[in-house]
Amino acid sequence: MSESGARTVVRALEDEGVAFVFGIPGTHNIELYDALESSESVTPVLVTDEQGASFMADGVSRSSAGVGVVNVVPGAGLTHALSGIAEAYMDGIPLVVLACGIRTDSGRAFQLHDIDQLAVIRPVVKEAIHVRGARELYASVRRAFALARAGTPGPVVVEVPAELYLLRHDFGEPAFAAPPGAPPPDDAAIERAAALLHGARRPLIYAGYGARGASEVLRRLAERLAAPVATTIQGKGVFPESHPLFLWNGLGRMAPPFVREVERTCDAMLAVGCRFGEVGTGSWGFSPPGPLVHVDVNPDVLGRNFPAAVAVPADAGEALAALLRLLAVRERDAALELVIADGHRRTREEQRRPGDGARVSPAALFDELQRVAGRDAIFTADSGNGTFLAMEHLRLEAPGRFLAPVDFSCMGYAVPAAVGATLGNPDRDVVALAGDGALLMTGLELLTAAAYGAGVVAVVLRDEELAQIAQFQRTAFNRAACSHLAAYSVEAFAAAANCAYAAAQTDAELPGALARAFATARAGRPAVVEVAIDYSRKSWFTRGVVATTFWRLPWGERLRLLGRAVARRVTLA
Ligand SMILES: Cc1ncc(C[n+]2csc(CCOP(=O)(O)OP(=O)(O)O)c2C)c(N)n1
Ligand SMILES: [Mg+2]
Repeated sequence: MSESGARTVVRALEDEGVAFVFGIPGTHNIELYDALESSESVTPVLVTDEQGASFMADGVSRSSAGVGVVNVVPGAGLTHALSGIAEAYMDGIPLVVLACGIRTDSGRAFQLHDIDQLAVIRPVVKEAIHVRGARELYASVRRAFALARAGTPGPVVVEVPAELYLLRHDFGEPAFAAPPGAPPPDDAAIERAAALLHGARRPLIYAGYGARGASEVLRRLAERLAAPVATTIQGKGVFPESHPLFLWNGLGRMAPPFVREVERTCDAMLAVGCRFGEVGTGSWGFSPPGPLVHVDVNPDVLGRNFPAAVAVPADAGEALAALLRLLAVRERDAALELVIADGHRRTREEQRRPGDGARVSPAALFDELQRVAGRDAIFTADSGNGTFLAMEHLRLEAPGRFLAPVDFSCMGYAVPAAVGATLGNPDRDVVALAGDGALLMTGLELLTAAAYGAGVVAVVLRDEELAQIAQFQRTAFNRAACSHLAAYSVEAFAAAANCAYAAAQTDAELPGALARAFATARAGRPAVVEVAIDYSRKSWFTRGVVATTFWRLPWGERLRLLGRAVARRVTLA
């Protein structure tokens, strides 16, 4: 049987159950796009910029069991897509990048788009596969999916020289053998971990995104140990946030005081599916409150930032299930649950302290969003102040509902990720929380949403500046350099992208604006809601990072910075 390489690649995508591929065609891969057009199950989505393609593919991966696929031309397409690929790499999100290569059969130099693109992309992918001949095509694409999912997930690139798409070849039977999965956890390590946790007065559980497939066993283990649970930012939702043992998406200085009170009563930590990265820890604003049991599928992260008394290289679900079998039931700790409940109540009261009322308060925005959007809604966040406020205000019951660019922290994520999440979950509400700076980067993908009937609600957090940075600048320098945005009209932007538009200047205007936006979006037309957000009260996260960074400085530097801040307050007042 003979067929074009393009058809072979489409067959591999179909066999993987891929529903969408995101990208922009070029001369090198028009054969592939044409073959995709004939597929009954795979839809090629045309984006406005390949950066949007990689964020959309990421949104598909994070919000569903699937693996998002990027499909780009050599060189220029790949470099545009790099930001989203790097974000997926640092956040552990599976992607398959179909990177077309230049022709290898022309014998010519200086071809169109010709750079050493695999050298450019190698640092941000788990593996770069160059397909040497048509006979390797099918298995290479299938292997890319398997590698993207294995261990800590991440992006895998497959470079397909253009002539392989074009030319026909003898196909034969598709051969593909899946690589073996992770080995089961080591019994001895699990026994040592169980003994350590058993001997602790009160263990603290810290769960990351690596535990997203283990929510149920995590909940049972926390109840078994009567242990309070914090998650990382990316792990938001892996532990149900209405649970009486839920603390916060963070610990230490980045968390409210009650969380630190609870931490002080703990004498061991079970960390699972996390690696203590800078953003998730608020710039390392805490340390484990005693010996650390560290479980992660990637042995390289164990003990990297904090020494592990017991390191368990294993899948989170399997390790937690093994621990559960060994650990005795502890009595429910009513006193602890009271401290936690009271702490959340006081924190909510503080969040709801009225501002001057001239702008929309974050508490009103997130309460109303959760009320209108329903329990299984998906929120995408961006790199910016709004992400941390969203994290601190939203209460989510399951993983895969808070999609945020954390470790690479790339602005421009929220809108395209929401487009991907909406296409992958057409029956769920999807809300993009985009800063007005981030919107300028990738907001045009709302046009893609409109074209494909993806009913995203894009909430634009409008403050006319790059607030997350401006807040740090004002604290340190009493002035903000280069962080005020040029004036632009969000309404005109929405109109240009064929989206509905609503605005809220105050809390009172919110319910009406959101109701209109959700009604439009549920009918398949994206809607932009411009919210004049009140950022006057800093998030716990921002306050925590400022304090942590300051206190880590040597004494002399602290004095110098304080002196400058005071002098600036006098001279610039
Ligand atoms: C691609 C990229 N450029 C710059 C930054 C640095 N940065 C982090 S947050 C931020 C401000 C974001 O501004 P905006 O989107 O308006 O959100 P706000 O903080 O105002 O809510 C900037 C510039 C980044 N994270 N990513
Ligand atoms: Mg802003």
